[in-house]
Amino acid sequence: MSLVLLLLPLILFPAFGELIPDYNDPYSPIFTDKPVYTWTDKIKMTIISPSWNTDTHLIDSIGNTEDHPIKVGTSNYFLKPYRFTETDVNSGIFTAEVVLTGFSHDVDGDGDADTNPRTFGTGPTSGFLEVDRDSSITISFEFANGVVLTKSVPISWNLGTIDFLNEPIFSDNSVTIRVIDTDMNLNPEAIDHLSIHIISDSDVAGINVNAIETSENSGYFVATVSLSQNSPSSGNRLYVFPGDEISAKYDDHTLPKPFSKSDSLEIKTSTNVDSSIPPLERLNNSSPKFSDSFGNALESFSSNIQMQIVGTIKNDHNLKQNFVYIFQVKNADNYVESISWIQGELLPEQSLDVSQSWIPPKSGMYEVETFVWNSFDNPMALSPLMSTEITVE
Ligand SMILES: [Ca+2]
Ligand SMILES: [Ca+2]
Ligand SMILES: [Ca+2]
Ligand SMILES: [Ca+2]
Repeated sequence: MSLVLLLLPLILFPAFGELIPDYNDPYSPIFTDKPVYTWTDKIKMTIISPSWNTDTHLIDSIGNTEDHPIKVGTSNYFLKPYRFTETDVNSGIFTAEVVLTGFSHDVDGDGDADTNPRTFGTGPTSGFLEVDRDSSITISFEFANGVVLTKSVPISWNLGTIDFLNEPIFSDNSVTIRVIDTDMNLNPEAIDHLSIHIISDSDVAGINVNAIETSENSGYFVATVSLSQNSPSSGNRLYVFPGDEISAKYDDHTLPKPFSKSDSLEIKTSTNVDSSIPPLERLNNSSPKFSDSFGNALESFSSNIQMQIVGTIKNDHNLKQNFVYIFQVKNADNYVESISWIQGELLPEQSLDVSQSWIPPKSGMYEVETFVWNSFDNPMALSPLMSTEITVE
């Protein structure tokens, strides 16, 4: 009797044509399509097992028997037996998919859970499996009696990122904002979305826009916002002015360790809005004129007598423009005798005279230069430099 029991496995064993793995040379024929998964990913699994290609003219299946089951699961939930099917009639390669369904969690802070955790399915596709944030998925296959191969892959949440895709950004154009957070790919078989908040210096309340996943399973979300300096913010339009800083924010409620599951973090990016008018054409700066203290034009200049340097700037555009108007006088040795400036703002189509007094210290040749910048903080010339030579008697 005992002899029969001993012989039976030995007789049956070769019939399957199975290979015993060499444990000194670890053989791991179970593969996953990613090294780490997020909580709502789709897992694509592959098992290379030529010995289970029982019929070279048919698609074989493995894992769906009680004798040699495949189990896909975490420490709390599992699918067993789960069927893998051969990729071709004679490949010996078996594949299956499982969609992770996460756990009950509010991903956007509105108080309602946004996931639908569930565990069911028998393979090779359409299996659903609940997972926790920092768990792992183990795939095990009893490919020969008492010989179980396993593969484990971790699950974790990811820190989202946000960026503007089309810099530089012009005030009469649009801006595309992208959030990458694979944790928000809540359904790997459908387009998901998330909310982005965008503000400008001219509209600090800003607008909320809906960012749409770029494909069913990308975890990349984009929103396009049109910018306008003439119309107030509404819908997907944001009120901005050239020179404004605009900021886009996304609240990530799916944060990796060491954050807790209930933490959220504002992910933010900022950039400046520029004008589409070339910088040197933003203001028109005329050649300086010279006058006495009463405003009468001067034909000649004398040392130690105060004179006025008068510049004219004009804003030809339909945008207000901050400016710093700089006067600089250099002597024949190229030494700066005088420098001064006036800061202000020009309204659309406005023209302005700016003047500065100067007393020539002695006779000689001088060069009077005027130039216009937008600011001292972030200097950029708004018009070409104007230069005039004068002779002081
Ligand atoms: Ca086959
Ligand atoms: Ca929610
Ligand atoms: Ca999706
Ligand atoms: Ca996240």
